[in-house]
Amino acid sequence: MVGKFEKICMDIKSLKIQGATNVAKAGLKALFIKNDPKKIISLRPTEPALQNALEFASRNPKKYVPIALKHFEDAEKKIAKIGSKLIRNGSVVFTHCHSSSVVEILKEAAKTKKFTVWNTETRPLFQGRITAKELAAEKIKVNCVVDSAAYLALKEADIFLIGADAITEKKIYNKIGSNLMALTAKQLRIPLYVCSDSWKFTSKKVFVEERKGKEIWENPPKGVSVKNFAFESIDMGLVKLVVSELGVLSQKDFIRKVKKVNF
Ligand code: RUB
Repeated sequence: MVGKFEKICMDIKSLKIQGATNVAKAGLKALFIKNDPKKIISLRPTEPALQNALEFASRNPKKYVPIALKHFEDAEKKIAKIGSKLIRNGSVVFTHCHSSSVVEILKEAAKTKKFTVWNTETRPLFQGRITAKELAAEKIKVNCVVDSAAYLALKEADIFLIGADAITEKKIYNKIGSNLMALTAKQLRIPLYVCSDSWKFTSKKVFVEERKGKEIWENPPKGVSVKNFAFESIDMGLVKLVVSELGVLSQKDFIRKVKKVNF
């Protein structure tokens, strides 16, 4: 029988649990069962929220895991409240992949406003469908498109919200396709807001996860090598503002504040 710790590890590795915040929360629960931060962190290498949370809590999991979980819970609520102010009645929002931070913002905004969302299905594992499903469940109008239709969908939008896996001094890291879409949004003059818990900040080098080619093409013909880049970085210059529990801030102010508060 698979133990509780192994089950959480398997669910993180297989992406049954996905999204930086959900992964960090699940990682903390695993740490509470077994204090093996190295193993848990290795499951998703592009995740500073997981690394920061586990570094913080592994000193004494029984004491610090509940504190870290409470941080994520409180931050999520704050981000939803602050971020929802960016959405106007009649807004058309574009988003990519599945970010719990973005979904919570949209759910909060939907309490008082009517707007439409365009989202990508997000190949190869279709996390965008999770976004579409969650929004539809809240009766938010959502149009789901293939990733390569991002230009056309962005042309409909007046605001682009995206989550983050990692934030460094100069870059944001998020699901593959994010930079392509950020560049397109820049060209179309659609403001891009990165919605993220501040614990995703890291001053360490971010290891960008590459996943198995089989997720894209199960049995490719001989001679075809399938590359599965899972994440990419976006230059801060393409980002209008960062929406975190610390406020809606310029990149500079975000970094200044996050260093003062957390690190
Ligand atoms: C998910 C992804 C999300 C961020 C932020 O990738 O790129 O945009 O993790 O999510 P994957 P959140 O599905 O490979 O984990 O806002 O929930 O932290």
